[in-house]
Amino acid sequence: MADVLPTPLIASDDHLAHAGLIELAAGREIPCYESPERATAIRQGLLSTGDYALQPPDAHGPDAISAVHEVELIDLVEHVWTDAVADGWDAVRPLLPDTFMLRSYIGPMALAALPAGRHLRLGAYCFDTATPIVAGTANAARAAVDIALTAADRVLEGAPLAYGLCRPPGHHAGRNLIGGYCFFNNAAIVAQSIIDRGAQRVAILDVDFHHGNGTQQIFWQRDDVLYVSLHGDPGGIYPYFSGYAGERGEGRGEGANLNLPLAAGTDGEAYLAALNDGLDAIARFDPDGPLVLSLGFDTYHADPICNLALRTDDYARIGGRIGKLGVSVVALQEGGYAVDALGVNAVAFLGGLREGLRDR
Ligand code: Q9C
Ligand code: ZN
Repeated sequence: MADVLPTPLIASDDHLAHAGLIELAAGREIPCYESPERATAIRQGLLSTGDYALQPPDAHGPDAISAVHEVELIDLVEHVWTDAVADGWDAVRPLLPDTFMLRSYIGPMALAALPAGRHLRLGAYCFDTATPIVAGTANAARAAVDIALTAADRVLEGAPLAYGLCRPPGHHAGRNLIGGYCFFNNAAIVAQSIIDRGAQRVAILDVDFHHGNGTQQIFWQRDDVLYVSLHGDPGGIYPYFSGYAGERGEGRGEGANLNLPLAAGTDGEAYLAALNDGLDAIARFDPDGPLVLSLGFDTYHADPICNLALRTDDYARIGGRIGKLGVSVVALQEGGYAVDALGVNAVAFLGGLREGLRDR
């Protein structure tokens, strides 16, 4: 292909009303890093190049979400805010759980009920204090799924690459679990949807700084979806409980999960070495559907909550290497909190991907 067509950039404004204001970190209220300004910065950066065609998402309805998440989780996300407000919740205060239904809470007990008010059940479905819920959350979470599915549509229609500017992100959300700023697992929903549209094998590559515990969990026992993740070593990094190299999947899924934990300070060269291992695994898996890319820029050296050391030009190389796999890519936004650098980093990464894919 001599010329590269504009890359579909699927985005909407529905995320703007999902603004958490605060999260709890080590017992302290801090401003929520996962802000609407993140998406604005990426969108402006990409559009300023002229290489992207901004398109709204198409509504896909609830089926693709319920193919991945439990109905009770979907019901919680949809109604937790209105239940809280009906119970007198101060509508400017973001909702966070104040109890957590841990495995060690339950022990051997067969518990009899959950409270009817979904805000009182929240801690049965949420694993952290970093996931504030506000009035606009459910709508934004649904829109993020539609954005992701629309990006997948464009690739299945023949585009080599489409980018979904998903906000909220998704990779920490499990079958029946929210957390880590995530409500619905956009990447998992897209992978499942590609399978449901006829692919036999789909690979998810997760380059967000954090381990995608939700994605790993959803496909843990599956051999039709390969999950490969590069992330900060969970021995010192959120979400702490998963992302270790020994986690390889189970049953039919054994070997279809690959974690590549990275030491603090990992730079572009070391990152690319680990990425090569991940890409080799994907090539061996031989996907017959597009690659689903969980794309975070929180690996950036100046990210305020992370500890890798990637630079803007590293993203171009990383994107280029992924493009050279020769598989079309549905790229979906996950994290990245250095707002001032998100635009240039997105341009570098997706620009590298566009070039890498050009001569595939
Ligand atoms: N002190 C995503 O990047 N806070 N989620 C960790 C550690 C939660 C990140 C605080 C980070 C969630 C999509
Ligand atoms: Zn992250």
